[in-house]
Amino acid sequence: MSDTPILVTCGLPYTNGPCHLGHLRTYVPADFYVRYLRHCGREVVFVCGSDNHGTPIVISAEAEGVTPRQMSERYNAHFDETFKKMGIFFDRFGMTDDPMNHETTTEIVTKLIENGHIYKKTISQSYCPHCEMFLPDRYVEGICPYCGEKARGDECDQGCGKHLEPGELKEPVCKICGSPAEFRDQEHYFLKLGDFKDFLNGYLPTIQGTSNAKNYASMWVKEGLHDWCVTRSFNWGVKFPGHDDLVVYVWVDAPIGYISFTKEWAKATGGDWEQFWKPEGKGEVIHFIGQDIIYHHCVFWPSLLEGSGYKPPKAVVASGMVKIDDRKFSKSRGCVVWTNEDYLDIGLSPDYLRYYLLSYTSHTKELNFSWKEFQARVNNEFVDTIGNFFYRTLHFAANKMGGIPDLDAEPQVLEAIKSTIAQLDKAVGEYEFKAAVEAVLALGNTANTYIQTNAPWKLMKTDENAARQTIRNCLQFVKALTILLDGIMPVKAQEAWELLGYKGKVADCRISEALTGFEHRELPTPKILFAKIEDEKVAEYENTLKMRLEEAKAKEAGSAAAGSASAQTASTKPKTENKGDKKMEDNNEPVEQISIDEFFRTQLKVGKILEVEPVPKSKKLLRIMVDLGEESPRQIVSGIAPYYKPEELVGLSVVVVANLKPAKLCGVESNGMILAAGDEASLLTTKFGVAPGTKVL
Ligand code: B3M
Ligand code: ZN
Repeated sequence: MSDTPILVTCGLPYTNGPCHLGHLRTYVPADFYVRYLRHCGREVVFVCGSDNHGTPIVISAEAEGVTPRQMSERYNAHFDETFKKMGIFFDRFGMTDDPMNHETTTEIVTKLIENGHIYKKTISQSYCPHCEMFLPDRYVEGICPYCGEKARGDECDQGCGKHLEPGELKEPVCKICGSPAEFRDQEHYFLKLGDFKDFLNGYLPTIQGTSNAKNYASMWVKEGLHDWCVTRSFNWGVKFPGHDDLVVYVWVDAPIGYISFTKEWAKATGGDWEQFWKPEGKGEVIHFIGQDIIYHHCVFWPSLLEGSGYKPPKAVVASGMVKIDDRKFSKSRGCVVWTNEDYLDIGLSPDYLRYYLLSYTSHTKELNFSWKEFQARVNNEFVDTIGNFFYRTLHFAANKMGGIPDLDAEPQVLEAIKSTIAQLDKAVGEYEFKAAVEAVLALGNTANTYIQTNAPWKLMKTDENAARQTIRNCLQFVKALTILLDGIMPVKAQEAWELLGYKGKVADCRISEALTGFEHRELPTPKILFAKIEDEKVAEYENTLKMRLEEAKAKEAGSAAAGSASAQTASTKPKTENKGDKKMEDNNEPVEQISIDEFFRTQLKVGKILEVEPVPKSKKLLRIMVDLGEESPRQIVSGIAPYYKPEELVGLSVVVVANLKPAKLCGVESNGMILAAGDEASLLTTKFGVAPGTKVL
C-alpha cells in the first residue's frame, strides 16, 4: 500500500445561492473516495471552501442590499453546514476572501510577473457611460461573437458555451441600468498561456483521474492556447499587485484557494502543507470538479502553478452534469432540486441521496435525477436486499441466539468478502464509483441469498449448531457490509455499527476489519435501519418540482414576449424596462403616454402562419413563415418554442408588427414580430376569419 499523503479537494461553490444536487454530484463521490482511502489506512487531507469573488456574487449582493462579504459569509456557512448534513466533512472549509488567500494570491501573481509570464496590453472594454464604470464579466450582456446567441461578458452561457474575453461581446448592454455600453480603452494584464505549451504537452499525458479531463485538456492545447486577461477593473477581489483599481480575475484566486485552505488546515493542526504543493514535496493533489471547469483546472491552473514554482495536481476527476427529469439542470428555469429545501428539510435521509448520486451512472456520464427513479432504486435495490438482510440477521442473533455465536466465520464467507474488497479497490482506483457501489450491493445480494437458502429459522428446529454457524456467517457479512457502506451511507453505517455492539466510529476502522471476527458477544436490541420511500411522498416531491418548473416557465414566458421585442430594438433604444435580472412586470409603474399618431407608426397586420420550424441550436426560437398578403411570405423568428409545437401553429391567424426593422436572432433574419400575451405566450388572434394582410386598428 502506498504511503504517499493525498490532498483531495472539491471545486469551490460560489457564495451567491444555496446548495443543489448539481453541487453534490461532485462532493459526494469525493467524500466517498476520501472515506475509502482512509479505511485503507492512507493519509488523506480533504479541503474545500467557497468562492467569494467575481461578478455573480457582487450582483446578487447588490440585489439583496448586503455587501459581497456579508453574502459570502452567509452562503459559506450554508455550504459548510449542508455538506456536514450530507456526511461530507472537510478538514478545512475556507473562504477565498480570507486573508490567507489574499496573501497567497498576491505572492503567486507577483512570482508570475517576476518570471515574465504576465504582460500589459491596452484593450477596448465595455464601459457604461451612465453608471460611469467598466463592465466586467456578468455586468454586461450582449450577443456572442461566435454563435449570435444572447451571452454575458465572460461566457456564452445560452449558446455555444465559449469563454469570452473582455471586449469580445457584441452589442453590449449594461446589466445595472440597461443602457447600451460603449467600448473604451483600458490597460489590462494578460497571462501568456502560450509560454506553457511545452509544459502542458509533457504534463497532460501524465495526469491521472478521469479520461474526460485529460482528453479535453489535451485537445484544447492542440487547438492553440489564447492568452488570458487576468485583471478586472473592479473593487471586489484580490488586488492586482501595484494597482488599486484592478483585481485579479476570479479564476486566478479561486484555485489558489486550494493552496490557502491547505495552509489554513496546516496552521490549525500542525500539518505540512508544502508536501502537497512544493515540487520537492512527496504528497499528491487530486481535484474533484464538474466537467464544465476542466479547462480551468487542467490548462489554466497547472500553468499558474508551474509559472510560480508550485507543483501541478496529480489527478483531476471530473463529474458529468446533472439533469432533472431528463431536463437540463437550470436554476432560472426552476429545473433544480435544492439540497435543503427539497430534500433534507423534509426529513429525507442524506444517505439515500448519496447512494443515488454514487450509483446512478458512471462518474463522467450525465446523471439524471427523478423522484420515481430515486424511490425505485432505494426501495428495490437497497431496502429490499441489504435492509432486509441486516434486520433478519441482527434480529435472529439477538432474539434467538442471545447475541453473537462464539464461532468463526467460514472460509467461503471470508473469500466472498475478500473478492468484494478487490473489486472495490479496482473500481475506486479507476474513479468508477458506480462499479464500487455495485460491488458492495452484490455482496449484499450474496448475503441475502445465503440467509434465505440456509434459512436459520428452520435449521434451528433440526440442527441448532448449523443454525448458529449460519448466523455467525451472516454477522460477518453484516460487519463487512457495514464497513464498506460507510463511504456510501455514513449515517446508516454508523447506526449498523452500533447495532453490531460496537462503541467507536465505523469511519475510523480499517477495511481489513471486514475480515476479522468479534471480540464481544452481546448485541443491543435490533431495529429496522432502512425504511422504504412511500408512493404518496414521491407524488408530493414530484409536485413541488412541477410547480417550480411551471412558475419559472410562466416568468420566462412573460419575459420572452418582452424579450423578443427588445431583442430587435436593444441596440437602438435604451432598455430601461430591463433592470439586471429582474424583469419589470409591475403594472403600477407610471407609463409614458403617446399620441395616436405615434401609435400608428406601428403597423399591425393579420398574418397567417404557413410554415414553422425550430431554429437550429436554439431552444426558444422558431422560424415562422407568415402570409401577410404580400408578394412572398415573411420570415419571422419568435421565442415561443417552449410553448408550442410547430405543427400546432400552422394555419393560425396571428397579429404581426409588420414594420419592424429586420434583425438577426441566432443568425436567422427576422422581419417582424408576432404578438403574444402573458405567461404562456398566448398568441393574439382574430375572432372571425380575416384575410392575411388586413390592418389591425
Ligand atoms: N466557483 C464554480 C464553478 O464554476 C466555481 C469553481 C471554482 S473551483 C476553483 O463550478
Ligand atoms: Zn449602466
